[in-house]
Amino acid sequence: MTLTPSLTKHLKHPDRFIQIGSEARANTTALPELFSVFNPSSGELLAELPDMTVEDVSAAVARAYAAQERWAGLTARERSDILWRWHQSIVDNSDDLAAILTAEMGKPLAEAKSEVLHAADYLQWYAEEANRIYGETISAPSNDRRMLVIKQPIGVVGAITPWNFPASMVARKISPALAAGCTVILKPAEQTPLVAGAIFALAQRAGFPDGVLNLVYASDGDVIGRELCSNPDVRKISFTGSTEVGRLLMRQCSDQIKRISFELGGNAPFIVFDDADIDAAVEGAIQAKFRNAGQTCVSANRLYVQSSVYAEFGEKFTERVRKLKVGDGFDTDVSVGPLIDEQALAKVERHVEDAVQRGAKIRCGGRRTGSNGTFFEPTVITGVCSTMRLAQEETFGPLAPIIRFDDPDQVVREVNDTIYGLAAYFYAANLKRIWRVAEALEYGMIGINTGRMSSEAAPFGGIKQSGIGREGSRHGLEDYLEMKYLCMGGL
Ligand code: TXE
Repeated sequence: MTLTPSLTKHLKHPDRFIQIGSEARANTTALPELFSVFNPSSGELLAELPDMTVEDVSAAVARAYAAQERWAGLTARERSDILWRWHQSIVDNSDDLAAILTAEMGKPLAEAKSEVLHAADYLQWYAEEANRIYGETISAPSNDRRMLVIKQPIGVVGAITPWNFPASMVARKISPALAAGCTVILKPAEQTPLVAGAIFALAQRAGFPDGVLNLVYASDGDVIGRELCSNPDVRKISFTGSTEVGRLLMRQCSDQIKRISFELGGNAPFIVFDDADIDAAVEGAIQAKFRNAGQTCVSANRLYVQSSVYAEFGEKFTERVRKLKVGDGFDTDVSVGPLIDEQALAKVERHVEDAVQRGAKIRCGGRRTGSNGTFFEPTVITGVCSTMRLAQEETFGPLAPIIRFDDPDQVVREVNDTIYGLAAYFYAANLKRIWRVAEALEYGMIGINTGRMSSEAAPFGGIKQSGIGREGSRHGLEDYLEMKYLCMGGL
């Protein structure tokens, strides 16, 4: 596999990452087909990788299966030590990892660096949590028996990650699995396999036994997904991506009643009540909407603002959005990078078009921009109603629609009226209102007076069609453990 100069020119130690893509192929002399990875800001070719086949995937599963007993047989402390070393090497190489991430995904370098460090935080958290896997004893109904619960690793895990957080999603899935004693096959998104490959290259130096971590790449996720779901040696699928692919994987896992953890699409509301601190709400909305160019599953997809503060919020927010600079993530003053590809750009354009045709007004932005790359102007649209496409579907782009409301009870009913239930945000001051609204919102995560809430210490995940299971915190570890009940009689 070849990393091109358009990637290596950004790296301090390209030699450390040159082996990306050379692992994990089946024993075969046939030369692999290659697939290409491009920089979305410039269209430049960054690398070519082997396009793996079903045979490669099943060989990776066999390696993971063979390594399972040995890995689970290490002490928790031994597993923890290896995770710590991996954590440290990610921190030590965070500049290069961030540069790879910005090159293949486009996000501003500062955001990429903070994502890489967030990935390292997951490894640190689960290196610690590996030592805290507890069972229970139960008071038995008769004195001649003792009853216990022990926790054991689920087994081989297939992890499928998306392109929007290609470093932290990898760490968020893999670190709890490894801490629990599971072995892993990771399939990163075809648009952004390089930072995952670089993180794996660092894992090789941390001392993982052979076969514990396996990386597979393909231009078509379906090839790998089918094999992971149908191979009986894979006990669990952990997936982050679209709800549509989540549904497909759920069907494919149903034959073997395979364990699943899914983090899928969202349609996050961001509500500003009349008692909110408006300046703080504007800043929160900027973060919740424009981080990663709006390409986050917790992105504020629709902003609801109460009538009495609608004009003030609209003016201040639009003013702030106008100041955001779009461009190549390697330019230090850029705050909004490109969209991942043409398809993503076309979806944002469709949403703007639909809203304008139905009477909404563009306050700023509204068009693609730049001569190269897939850039879209940060956009504010007002006069929006809940039935427009941009309020019904996840836009996944830098588009902020503002909807006006009068009745605080009605707005909660309105924002709950969606198939999704991942994240919601609201700004308010009255304590009674804060409790009531937080309890009434049908979402897995609620940001109250903040536009940012991801943390390795907290359970990340959604309800309804936004997913199953949680990642992060002690709950994320439980998702990779099976519970076994032991009953000892004749005592
Ligand atoms: O997702 P896909 P896409 C949402 C967001 C976005 C939309 C489409 O709304 O606009 O989904 O994005 C792998 N079997 N989210 O097309 O296709 C694929 O290779 C197995 C929200 O990128 O779901 C990649 O690794 N795997 C989300 C991963 O699934 C398959 C993040 C995600 O790709 C597969 C991304 C198959 N048949 C998109 N088909 C979030 N929750 O953050 C694809 N994949």
